[in-house]
Amino acid sequence: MSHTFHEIMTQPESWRNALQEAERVLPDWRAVLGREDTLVIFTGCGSTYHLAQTAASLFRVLVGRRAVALPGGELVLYGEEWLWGIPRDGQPAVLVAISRSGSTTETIRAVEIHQASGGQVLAVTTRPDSPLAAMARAGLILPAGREESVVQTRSFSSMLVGLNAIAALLGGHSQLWRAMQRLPEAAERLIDRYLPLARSIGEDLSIQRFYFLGSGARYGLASEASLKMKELSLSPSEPFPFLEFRHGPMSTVDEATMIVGMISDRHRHHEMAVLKEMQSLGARILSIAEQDATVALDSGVPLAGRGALYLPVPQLMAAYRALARGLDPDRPRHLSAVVTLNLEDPNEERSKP
Ligand code: F1P
Repeated sequence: MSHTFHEIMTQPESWRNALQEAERVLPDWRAVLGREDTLVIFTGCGSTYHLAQTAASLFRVLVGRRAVALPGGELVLYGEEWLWGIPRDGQPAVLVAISRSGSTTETIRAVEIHQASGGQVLAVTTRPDSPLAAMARAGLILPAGREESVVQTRSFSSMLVGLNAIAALLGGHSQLWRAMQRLPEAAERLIDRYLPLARSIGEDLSIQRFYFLGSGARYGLASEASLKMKELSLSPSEPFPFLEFRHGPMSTVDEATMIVGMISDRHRHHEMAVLKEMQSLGARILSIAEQDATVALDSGVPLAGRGALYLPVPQLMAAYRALARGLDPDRPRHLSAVVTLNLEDPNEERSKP
């Protein structure tokens, strides 16, 4: 079995480790996050930027903290354009830097800039031996999520489960924390039950384009699922918040379109309505929800703690589509496991506004 498939199939075990580590490092996070009014900036690149988007949403909802997410490259080159005016009450923000490798140039540079301004950093990575792990005072280190493959699957979901657990614990959501202990076995059941469906969709090459819809904390997950489909199968794929899809993108819907909806609980009606409308235009649809969906998660975990469960079926769809297209999931075209750059500005003087 390829690295990619092996890593997708073994995610549940890495989630057990992530839950344990989240509880162990909680005192460090409390100490670094400090005052309630301190801004928390989440950053990462590509997949880990999408993880930052979801983590920021979870911190806003579960911890009640002001939290934002930015790609590492944007934070380095345009940080003031994105963050100017966001109140920090004179407090330097805390930066949560997320990087599977712990070596991506933009993320490391963002940490250096933040620390130079007196800010504190929390590192989330699978590599204890990485530059990022060495730079941060504390964080969440998950070697069980480590991967050989280029495309992130197990690493992403284990860091997500860890960050989700930390948010639940910091916010005092003890019932949610207890329910999240069911995630690994729910994921094992989910993969067993829906692998054949994911494979049949992945092998259906009459599908020519994909859309992944997700709102709130699930928008980052829809973005990650869309990136998987792009990276692994080289297929056109885009994420949208549910209601945004009607404002233009639906013009492309036809019989060769597949739309995957990451359905919430409380706004299920409005989200399913989008899927049904697109189905009437010819699209094939796949709903993922706790119950009453094409993919029923059947986890018993409240919405705010089950985000990772929306990922395995889209990951498998993308991996099987890669094989069906004669591609090697372990060697995605043009990609490398770590992006390293020279970010020094050659004309430092001239670049000032
Ligand atoms: C991030 C990254 C991903 C990309 C690919 C390679 O690296 O560039 O964004 O999708 O999986 O790795 P990292 O900073 O998380 O190690």
